[in-house]
Amino acid sequence: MAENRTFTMIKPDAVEKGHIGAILEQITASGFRIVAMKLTQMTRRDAEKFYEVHSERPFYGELVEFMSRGPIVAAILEKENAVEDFRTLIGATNPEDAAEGTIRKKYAASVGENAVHGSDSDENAQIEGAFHFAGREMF
Ligand code: 3AN
Repeated sequence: MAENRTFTMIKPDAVEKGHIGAILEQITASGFRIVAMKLTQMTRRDAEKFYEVHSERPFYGELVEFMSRGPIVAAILEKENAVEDFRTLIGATNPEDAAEGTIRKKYAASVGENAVHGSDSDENAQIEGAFHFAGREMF
């Protein structure tokens, strides 16, 4: 995947609360092009694999449980400087620390249930996008 792409998920909490439309609107209004997108649900095993890098962290079990409890929107996004600009748009991991107007400030309830995911590097964007999408689903 090109270096101007990132991967995101609208997490189960935000989907449950009906925020899909508002979040996608803010993402596209901020200049990101949708390359791939679907409504899907991760199994426990999917979530364990996706978050394997966090397997030693104390919140890993809770994170896997949360991320597999309901549907998510998975998407690949394109924009110049996509990874960094998207992390600015979503705000800090803990919504209490997130800047005003960021997606997490507006829609996240807590550090665990924080509404959206954004890749933290070009390399992880590529790995995470490929986890959810086949090449023929990217446009
Ligand atoms: P980010 O999503 O901002 O890159 P990471 O990579 O540190 O943050 O954490 C991945 C995910 O793990 C977070 N999005 C959040 O859902 C969960 N998480 C992080 N820290 C905590 C915590 N202290 N307690 C519960 N869940 C957490």
